[in-house]
Amino acid sequence: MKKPVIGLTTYMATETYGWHTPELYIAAVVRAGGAPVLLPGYSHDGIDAWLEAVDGVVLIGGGDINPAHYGGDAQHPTLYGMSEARDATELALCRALLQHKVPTLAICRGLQVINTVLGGSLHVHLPDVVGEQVLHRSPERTPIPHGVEIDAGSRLAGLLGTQVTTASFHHQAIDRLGQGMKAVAWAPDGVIEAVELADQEQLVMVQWHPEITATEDGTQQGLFNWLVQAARQ
Ligand SMILES: [Mn+2]
Repeated sequence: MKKPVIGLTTYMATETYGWHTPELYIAAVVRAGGAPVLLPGYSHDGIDAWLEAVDGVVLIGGGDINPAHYGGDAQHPTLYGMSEARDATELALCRALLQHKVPTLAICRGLQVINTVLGGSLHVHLPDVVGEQVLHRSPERTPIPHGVEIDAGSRLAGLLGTQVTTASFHHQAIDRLGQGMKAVAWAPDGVIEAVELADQEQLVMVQWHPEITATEDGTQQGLFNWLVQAARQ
């Protein structure tokens, strides 16, 4: 049986090394039985052709979306890693994924791009809003664990249960929910950690980083397994 082709978004490492995807995401897709291909954030000209070529998509994390796309403070001093090309590519890609209902796992920035496409907004820097009782990234800007409580009535709870430990690595999160978005998981400080759309059952969106712990944590690997299974159908 042919392996499902899973497209993964990318970010610019350096001009020399170009568009890449960290190995943790790729390894999790391979363990799940998918065949990974990378989708450069260079241009949104070929989205239709991409959708013909892939059976599913992982929207990976990375730098911040330019807050101009959701009416936020585009001068905030903590903004980092912004890319006009990547924003344009991923905003167009996400519109197409929603329209064609392509099986998709949206991680961290991926969730944020979909929320932006649907007219939602982000907290530009979480500590400004919720303080630092719960850390969502370490002071050294590395991942840090925190618990997440998942709504028992959600599709996500069907995949993960209602309590999970997550690898958190973000300084932004959803403020205003996009059209039709429902919050289904929260950190102990109330930050939204996952959302769902009622009419998009093939779409899972989490604010944390399942790829970081998926090697040891079968629950988090389960999200990638779910994606490849959905992509098979
Ligand atoms: Mn978090």
